[in-house]
Amino acid sequence: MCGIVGAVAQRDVAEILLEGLRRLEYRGYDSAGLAVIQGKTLARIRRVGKVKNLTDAINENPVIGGTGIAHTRWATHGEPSERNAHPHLSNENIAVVHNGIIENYKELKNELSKEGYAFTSETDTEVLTHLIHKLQNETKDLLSAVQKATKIVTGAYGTAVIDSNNSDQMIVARSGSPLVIGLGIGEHFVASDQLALLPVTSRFIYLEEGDVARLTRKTVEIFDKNGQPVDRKINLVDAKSDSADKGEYRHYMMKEIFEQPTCVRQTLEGRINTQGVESGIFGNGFEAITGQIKHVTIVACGTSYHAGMVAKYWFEQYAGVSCSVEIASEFRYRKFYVHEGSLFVSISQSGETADTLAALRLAKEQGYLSSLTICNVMGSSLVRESDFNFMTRAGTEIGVASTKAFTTQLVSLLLLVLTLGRHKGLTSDHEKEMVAALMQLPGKIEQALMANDVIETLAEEFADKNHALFLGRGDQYPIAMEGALKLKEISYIHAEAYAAGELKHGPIALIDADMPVIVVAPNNELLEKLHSNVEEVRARGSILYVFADKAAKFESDDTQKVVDVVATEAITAPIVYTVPLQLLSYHVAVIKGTDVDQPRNLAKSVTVE
Ligand code: HGA
Repeated sequence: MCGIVGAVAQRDVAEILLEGLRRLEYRGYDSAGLAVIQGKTLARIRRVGKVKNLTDAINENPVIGGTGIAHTRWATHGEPSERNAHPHLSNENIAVVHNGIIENYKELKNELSKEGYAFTSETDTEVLTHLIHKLQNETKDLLSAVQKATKIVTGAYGTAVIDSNNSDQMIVARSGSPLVIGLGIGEHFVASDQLALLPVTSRFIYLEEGDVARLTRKTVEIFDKNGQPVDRKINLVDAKSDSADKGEYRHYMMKEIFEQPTCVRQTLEGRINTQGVESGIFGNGFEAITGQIKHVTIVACGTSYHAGMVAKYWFEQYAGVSCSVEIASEFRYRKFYVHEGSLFVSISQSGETADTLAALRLAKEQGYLSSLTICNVMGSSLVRESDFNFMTRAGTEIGVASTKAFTTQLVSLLLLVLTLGRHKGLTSDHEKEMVAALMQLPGKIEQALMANDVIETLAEEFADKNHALFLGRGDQYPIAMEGALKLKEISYIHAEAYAAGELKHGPIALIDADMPVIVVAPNNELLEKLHSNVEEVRARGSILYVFADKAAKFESDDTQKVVDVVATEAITAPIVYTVPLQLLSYHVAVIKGTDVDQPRNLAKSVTVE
């Protein structure tokens, strides 16, 4: 969503800030801005649209100075426009960038207006800006002003504040929205994601909830939520995680689809052997509680939710453990029942998904046996706040539409299924078969990717369609849902997924020649049932696109196009069948000319509720 970058340095920082924003571009945003202390005044430039527009404006009017903050905005309060873009200013000397939502902004705005503050935007952020200005007048110290402001505002914030009357410092604060400090030599930085700062440092401090910090060129002082000075760990980040480069590919999404064999290998590395799953992979002490786990509650959003839905089938079928899966924004606002011996599992690519994080915090108060997160970003909030964590190791995912994060989440969940299954009667022979299938998985994905050219041609038939239906059965039903979500996200074609058996209970009424139907049809025990569902659709004049392995015996003709998918073990089939559906969405989007990596209205890491 929004991105923050800030710097206090000896050198001019505008280029560092712009590069940081470019690196955060993939998250999706609507406007961008930057403020640098130039001499004794603030030079602020803001533009609607891409970082490129801001860069062009700064090239025309260069800003000079070593202390500055920058922002990409994904509007929550007020339309995307120049006057609503950050940084916001108060009294021409305080500049603020902010991620999150100030929930009590209306009351604060009324009070500040009465005190004479004039508002030039509709944002909640401008309220925070004036509040900090007012408190600085009272306390005569920017750090104390920000600390006091954090006690007054409710909601979520990651924020960076500078004052042109004191160009030597920057104050930053986080609560509910991530912020990381980058340590340099004689210069310090801040960002909402370390990716923004990898060109300038590899040493990072992840701020904790409620932390406020003062950064100068030489010092970093951090204070916890009670205002006490604290030391936070310095983390060294491998430069390899710097993958903000498309390489030979036209889009990050395509690069990431093709990275999946490597990513899955990385996810499995050191975690399985020929006999089964290695012990200890979910963290010290996890195996001591696995015997007590009687139920798994999975909470996630979007694509991660679909991964959880696949896992539900797996937990109950292979591990003999009951499992419930819920969308985080629903779970957190209802009265839920905590099953005895229930493990709370959260899934999130970024580890910062606001609703999932809130659900974890709630769960921790409600008597769950323990919490585990499956996540792709080390040091993220979910990782830090869960009892156990399991890293998917997909590498930085830049494309807004999740691909490699999803397949590696599925692999991670399978390892969890096998680990729990051992205590519930999964035989060692069965476990051996499963890990053998997992070992073959990267190769199977490579084979699935070979259908790329065929799918590219097929995609042309979708370009003029307004709707599509995806069908699957069993653990392929959530894969159909994920396929439909991908198509919606990047090609803007309305797509829905149904469990194939559900078709005649309503959606079949939609079917006609303009409604393509996509079917995921591996050769499994549900195949005969699926064949019948396919015939029902054919009889109503739809064009079918069937993704199936040869043994499933679907044949292409005028009304049915069959795409061969490599034959695979039942356990890994949902992962393999994901790949052609990703390719289909990608090619349809390219043909339609949409912004594949940054589709409209979407953001990568959903850090607002
Ligand atoms: N509420 C602020 C910031 C929004 C945000 O964090 N989006 O991800 C605004 O609307 O400007």
